[in-house]
Amino acid sequence: MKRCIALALFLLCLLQAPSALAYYTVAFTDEVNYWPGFNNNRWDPYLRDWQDNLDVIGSPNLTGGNFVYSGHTLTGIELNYESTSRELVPGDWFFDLDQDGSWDYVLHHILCVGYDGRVNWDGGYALFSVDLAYLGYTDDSWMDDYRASFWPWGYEGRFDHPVQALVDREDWLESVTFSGWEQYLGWNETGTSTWSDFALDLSGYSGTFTYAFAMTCGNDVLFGESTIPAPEPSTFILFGLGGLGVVCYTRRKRRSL
Ligand SMILES: [Ca+2]
Ligand SMILES: [Ca+2]
Ligand SMILES: [Ca+2]
Repeated sequence: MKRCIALALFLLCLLQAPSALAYYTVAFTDEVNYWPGFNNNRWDPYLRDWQDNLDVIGSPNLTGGNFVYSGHTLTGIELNYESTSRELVPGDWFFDLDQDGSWDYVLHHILCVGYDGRVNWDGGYALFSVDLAYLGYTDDSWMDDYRASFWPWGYEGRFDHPVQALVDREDWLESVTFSGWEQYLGWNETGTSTWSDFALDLSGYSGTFTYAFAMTCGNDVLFGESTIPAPEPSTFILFGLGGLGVVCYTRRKRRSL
């Protein structure tokens, strides 16, 4: 009887195990106007409001999206937005996995993005390891580590906001697939861009991690916390019970010999 129970539990474990590596998503939203510490106290003469009061200065409006997981590994990001054009360029994704106030990884736009807005869209993104504090303006050295917001001639964005990390070439980890960013999206039109085919293993972390993203014009930025997925309890409890059952049965069998 005990042998049957142990075997049944073990089979249940095997059936449950693949679900732990299943593809699933965790949603995020846009809750901030600027990163903590980067309020610029600037009056916007066109919108007749302080930039710090505005989620967007123009377009696009980032609205949220999903972190895409395979098991415990972050493998992709889906970003949703309204109205944009290819003159407006996405910047970097930042991740602070242990939430110690320093970014640990960035998905860095390795394009040559000129100050005139000319972009080589074939360059793509890559994952880099970094160790960058996000201190805000209180530390004048922030521009040693970050590229500040910029935009094509004739436009205006959010002033003095970090939008990219100044990465070191030797910290390159892997290339990342990027797709999306339509040539043009009018008002009230929506789009989705995706970053995929990278692997950020979160198995050594728990609780939440901090993420941030910015357009290179700083027009709209993201900053928030997201839950780190826990291993499915049923899988591991069953695995433990199944393993225990097999061990007990083996010991009992040995003693009876
Ligand atoms: Ca927004
Ligand atoms: Ca960190
Ligand atoms: Ca925002």
